[in-house]
Amino acid sequence: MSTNSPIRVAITGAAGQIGYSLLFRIASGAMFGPNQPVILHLVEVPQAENALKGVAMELEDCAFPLVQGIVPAFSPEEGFKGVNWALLVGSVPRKQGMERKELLGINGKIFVGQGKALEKNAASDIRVLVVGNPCNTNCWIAKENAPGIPSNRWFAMTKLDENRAKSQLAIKAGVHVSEVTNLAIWGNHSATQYPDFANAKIQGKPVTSVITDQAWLEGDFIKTVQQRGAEIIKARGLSSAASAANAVVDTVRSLTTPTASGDCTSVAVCSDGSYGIEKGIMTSFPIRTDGKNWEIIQGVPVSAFSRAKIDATVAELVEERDTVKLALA
Ligand code: NAX
Repeated sequence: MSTNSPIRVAITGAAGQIGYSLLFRIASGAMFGPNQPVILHLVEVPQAENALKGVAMELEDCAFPLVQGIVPAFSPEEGFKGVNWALLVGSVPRKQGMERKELLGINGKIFVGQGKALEKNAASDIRVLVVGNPCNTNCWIAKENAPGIPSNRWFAMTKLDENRAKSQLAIKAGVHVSEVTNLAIWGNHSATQYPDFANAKIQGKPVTSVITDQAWLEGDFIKTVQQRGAEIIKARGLSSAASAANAVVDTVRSLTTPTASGDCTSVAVCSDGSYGIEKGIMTSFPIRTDGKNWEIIQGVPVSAFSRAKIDATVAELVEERDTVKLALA
């Protein structure tokens, strides 16, 4: 058994689809490495008690050497006690006939409570990754309700979008996906996001010199990435889960291990005003880290085309924030 002290990881929505793929990856060491024990805090709503019991039984049945405890919890206060990482996956999905504003209001209340509970109960080194949609705005709400937690500890997930974009470029260019680098997602995890092909590279060369079909890059490529979630629902009858869980693992790894030299990773962070994006908005940027501290990469060229795309997705985020402010007032 490893002698490292265990990391406590809370996963909300632990009995949901993404939870079912995610927990076993964390437990196997994919997120924090093969020598890092974990204690899993499985946070759910009381109605999911039975389902959660089943998931906890399956975790036990895996006999994972790295799992040093399983803590089922039915309130955020209980669930976030002493946690070092909180993966906020659970949220209420949009139902037929529900307006976006209504959804923002319902989830808004959940994330108000979770923000407060994190501030009161989590470990002093807490880091938070929000996955439950609308993830950027949910993250903003939780952050606003936990002023004692520094703003650089809050993240919302756009890694799935980055991975999707890299795969589309690799398929088009006929290369392996690992040969696509420097692909940043800007803005919101929504249909307005901007996968920045203009600064991405294939085998170290600008994408635009390898894929010369500019109309495809500016048109079908962006649309495919933006609409990928909807396409998966059409094909599978369910929203993406395993690929989302994989992206959660990738996100935490990309924040806890150094970024490859010259490369970047995508995650939504609290804007510091970089690239003229309003301060405080949870926006996806090109990010790099030494594994401890992260920074928004400065000086990335932004063409007029990119500027318009970034402005549109940031405008949506500002609108979501303003809607939520009204809904929660
Ligand atoms: P499921 O509906 O399968 O699971 C959600 C789970 O959350 C349920 O078990 C529910 O009981 C639980 N839950 C609801 N409110 C809760 C609360 N207040 N506290 C604790 N648990 C709570 O959804 P799933 O497919 O797992 O998706 C989860 C979320 O991820 C959704 O909001 C979804 O839209 C979002 N996604 C985000 C992605 C991203 O890239 N950021 C991609 C995948 C996914 O669509």
